[in-house]
Amino acid sequence: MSAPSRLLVLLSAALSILAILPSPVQGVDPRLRMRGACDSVCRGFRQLKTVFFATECGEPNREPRVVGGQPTRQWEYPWLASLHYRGKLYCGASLVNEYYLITAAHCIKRVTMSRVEIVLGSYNKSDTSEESRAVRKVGSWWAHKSFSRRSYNNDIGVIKMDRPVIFSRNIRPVCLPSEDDYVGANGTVAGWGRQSEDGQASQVLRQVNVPIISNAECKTKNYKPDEITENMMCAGYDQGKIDACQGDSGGPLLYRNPKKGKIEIIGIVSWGQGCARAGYPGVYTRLSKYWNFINSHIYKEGCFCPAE
Ligand code: 4AZ
Repeated sequence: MSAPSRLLVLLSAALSILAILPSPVQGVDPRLRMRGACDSVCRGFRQLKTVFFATECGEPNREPRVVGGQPTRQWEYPWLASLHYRGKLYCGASLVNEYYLITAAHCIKRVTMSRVEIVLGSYNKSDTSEESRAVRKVGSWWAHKSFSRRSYNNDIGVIKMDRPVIFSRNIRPVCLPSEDDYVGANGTVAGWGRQSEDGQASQVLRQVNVPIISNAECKTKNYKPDEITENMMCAGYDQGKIDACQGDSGGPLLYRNPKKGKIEIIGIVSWGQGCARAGYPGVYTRLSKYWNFINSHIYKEGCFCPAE
């Protein structure tokens, strides 16, 4: 066989292997149990990684900006998805592999699943002609069983799309957390939510940077101490001014891990007293508390391969 045709045979063999394997997500914490079936997927994936680009998690399309309250670069965070009910954007979500998204339980609970559309690869929510867009319906979803509508404790849910997405420049997964505590670090929240407490929702994806504070400190703010549970995490400035707001719920609190050079989802926009008020930081679901939940729901399909 000539060298070029041998190459062709090799390439088509590689493609057919890829077609039958679920595509894995790289770079997540090894605490995520690896099922037997995923061993071979991850091995195959490592071999094929040189051929196919952009399947690693947490790679932005551009370094985040440092100042708060700005539109993101277009498609800067390719894992950002939005949930639409009867055509209206009502929550955010984050892509973690080709089938699954993480969002807030309160974005799922008491919502009619069949009426929801998931939009991926979008920047301007009104521009339905965006070429990078992919729209999916919900295949199934699960809100955390212990989610409390009263306290917003355990405000996490996962969504399985009706069909997987194909990763591309503008649609790629985020990494899961690699640490338990991020106190003192800066997080980034991104969403299409309101630009002030009584203001208008944004047309384009926006982001703000907020400092992550300890739960002990958060309990000294204007919240009642027992309102802030260990499953929550607070972020914001003393003077307020910069925060997530209505419509950002379900979207991610992101952290750029300098050791890995990858972006992780460490929180989910959950609640707060108003938006950007002094003494009322934004409250996020603490993702590192939910390894079991993520394992039991997301691990059924798709693989999380450990970083090399
Ligand atoms: C909301 O209603 C909401 N300031 C989300 C986040 C915050 C407040 C409200 C945090 O979806």
